[in-house]
Amino acid sequence: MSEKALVVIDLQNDFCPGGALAVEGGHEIVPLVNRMIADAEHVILTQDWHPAGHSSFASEHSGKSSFDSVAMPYGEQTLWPDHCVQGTDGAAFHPDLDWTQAELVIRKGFRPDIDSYSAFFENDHTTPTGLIGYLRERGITDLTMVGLATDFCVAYSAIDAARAGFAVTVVEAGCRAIDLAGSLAAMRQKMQEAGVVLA
Ligand code: VGL
Ligand code: ZN
Repeated sequence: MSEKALVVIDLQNDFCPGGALAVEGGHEIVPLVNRMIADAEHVILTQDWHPAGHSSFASEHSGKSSFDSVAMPYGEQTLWPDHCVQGTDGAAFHPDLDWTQAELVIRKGFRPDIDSYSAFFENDHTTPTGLIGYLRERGITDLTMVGLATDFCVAYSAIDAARAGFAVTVVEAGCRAIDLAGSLAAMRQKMQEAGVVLA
């Protein structure tokens, strides 16, 4: 028996035009995502949710700019503009997103010293968010993913889910990318290598 869930990644104001880490065309996916939500059996949302002064913010690293990268104890980390600070408007879901049907909102990136692109593991690839356990306990086996950004949080989530044994499809029309230095092509390839279906 397969049980399906739609996972909507980080469809938040700060990732849409006008936001602190705007993804080009980020808002354009909202109507499609809303139709997919209406048709879904189970809906799960993720929300990037950083404390002020988070270690992934370039503003915390003197001499560094946004989109530079630094060595963290857990590996290379891209630095970002301050974004999705807990409780701010930027961290809220896009106002047109139909989120009422969601059964779970999973927040990530709340530990000050580590970033979390994936909905499943923080960027050390070891610290779990608890989502694998939640899905398994509920008997959910198949995941469809959409959201922002294709080449960061969507891709990391899709790859971790596939490695954990879920059947994963990413609907690219329901995603938009940041595309830093070829990151979109690189992450599309990594998703395919992990067995993620790109639709
Ligand atoms: C994301 C960079 C930093 C994302 C989140 O949702 O793709 N990207 N935080
Ligand atoms: Zn973030």
